[in-house]
Amino acid sequence: MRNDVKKSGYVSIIGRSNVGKSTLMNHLIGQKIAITANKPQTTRNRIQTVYTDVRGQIVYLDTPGLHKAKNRLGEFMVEEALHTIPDADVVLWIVEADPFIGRFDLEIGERLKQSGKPVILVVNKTDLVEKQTVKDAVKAYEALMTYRKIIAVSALRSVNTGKVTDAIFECLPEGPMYFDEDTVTDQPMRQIVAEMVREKALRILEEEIPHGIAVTTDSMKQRKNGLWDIEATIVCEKESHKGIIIGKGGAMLKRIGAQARMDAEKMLEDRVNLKLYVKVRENWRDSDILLKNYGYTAPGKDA
Ligand SMILES: Nc1nc2c(ncn2[C@@H]2O[C@H](COP(=O)(O)OP(=O)(O)OP(=O)(O)O)[C@@H](O)[C@H]2O)c(=O)[nH]1
Ligand SMILES: [Mg+2]
Repeated sequence: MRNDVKKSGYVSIIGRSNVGKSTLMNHLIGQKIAITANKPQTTRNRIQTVYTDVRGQIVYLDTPGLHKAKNRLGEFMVEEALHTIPDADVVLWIVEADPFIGRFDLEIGERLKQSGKPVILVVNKTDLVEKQTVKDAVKAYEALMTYRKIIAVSALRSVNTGKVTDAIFECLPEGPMYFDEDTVTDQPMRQIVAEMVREKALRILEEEIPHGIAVTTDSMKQRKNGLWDIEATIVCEKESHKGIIIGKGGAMLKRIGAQARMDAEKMLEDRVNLKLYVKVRENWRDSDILLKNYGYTAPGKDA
């Protein structure tokens, strides 16, 4: 390829919950933008990031995992993911290295087949299984449809992830640079901070509590000496959840805050003073107005 000919395009990252979509995207762009956790339904919004090298530019869309929606938030998330497919130049379909193909993966396969988009199948978490299991998984998925490429990776250990980038560039058309080369994401800083807090809550809290949490950044100001003052609110669904989030003598909230502050300091490259508040909004996950307040607006509708 001549050096002045650049390729570019949109790559939608699709898959069921918890298969490692966000982990993979972070590795592909070399920076942690999307939050990750060992719990389903971690990602709630489409998250756009940009990767640029001499070959051109890849715009990634990390999406919420496809699952059976149990509330309006869940419906929004599934819509948010499926909505990215028509605009994608390439779809990265992420699955786990497991020869048993479940209901959601079968559905995703059907959708992708119908879309007619070029699909790269990424078989992830190969570090957890025997080589033979990876081979069996590849065989099982090969029987479903035709792919532009199948790549077995471990996103967590960065095994073969470079091959994913190569395969994407092979599929992309020649095209313009949509963003300048320093751009990594279009996520506003406030939203990234809110997500950092939500990630810690997801990782630290047990059972269903973290799924009923939303986080908003209420204010974010930098002092002359560089220190950032940030205030954020954790919204939960029940008074009893509020008690657990705050913890004995505020211990739990302190833990969430301390971990989120470290992430925020890394991103902002300065000291951070993070104040967290907790409030209850019953059934917010089924309220259109509150969903909108917390940044979950249906695709195509007003933001
Ligand atoms: N062992 C292993 N774990 C992985 C790998 N990739 C991701 N994980 C773990 O799998 C869990 C889910 O990862 P995420 O990246 O949050 O998954 P996701 O597909 O974005 O999940 P949702 O946003 O909920 O749809 C996390 O605990 C990751 O650390 C991998 O290659 N190997
Ligand atoms: Mg995710």
